[in-house]
Amino acid sequence: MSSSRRIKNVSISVPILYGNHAEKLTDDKRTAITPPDHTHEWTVFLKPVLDGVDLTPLIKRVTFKLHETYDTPVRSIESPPYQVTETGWGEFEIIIKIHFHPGSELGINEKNFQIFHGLKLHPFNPKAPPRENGEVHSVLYDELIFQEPTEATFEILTRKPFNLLPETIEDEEKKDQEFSRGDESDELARLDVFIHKIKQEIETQKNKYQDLEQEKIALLQ
Ligand code: SLL
Repeated sequence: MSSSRRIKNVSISVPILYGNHAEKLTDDKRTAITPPDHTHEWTVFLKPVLDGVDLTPLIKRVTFKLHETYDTPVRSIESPPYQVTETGWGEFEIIIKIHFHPGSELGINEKNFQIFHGLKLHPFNPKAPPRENGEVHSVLYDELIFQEPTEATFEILTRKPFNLLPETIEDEEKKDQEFSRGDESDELARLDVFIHKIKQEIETQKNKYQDLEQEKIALLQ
């Protein structure tokens, strides 16, 4: 079986978080090269929601496209953590793009994954209590949906059980999702019956073979 073959009717979702943290640039954080008009230090990032999820076999690099006021605005990060830390004075839109290794793209027609993140330096949620240092966190949730993944991608994404449905669904609202589990146990019961039949058949054939062997020996004598 070729591992670049795509698995029909299967999609795998990988929850991710992206966004930025920022805080006011205090004097002790300034260095000799910090431009005096810079007021904040910030970090823009993208990561899987769950710790321990390793996407490096799938992701070649993540690029963060900053405002043109920055030197080399396109920052390319080849390995985790996928993040860029900078200082600055203004808010702007950052384009975060995931470039996949060949064969591990999200789908036949979806090569890369791109999101726009509005960098936040100033408190934007009036309900959030103001933080020390003018700290701001703007973090959003999204999902990478791998459609009809290749067998190789499927194998990587299911190495750990994090992408599988939970064994039992506790949430009453989601109880309707358990029907597929019922089907699954019926299926297993059916398989047990066939496994038993096959074992019996093997036993029968083994006995026949032994009888034939005996016959052969008798004829050769
Ligand atoms: C604004 N439209 O006027 C935005 C532009 C640009 C942000 C924000 C410093 C870059 C540098 C910086 O913070 N640029 O000095 O390297 O608000």
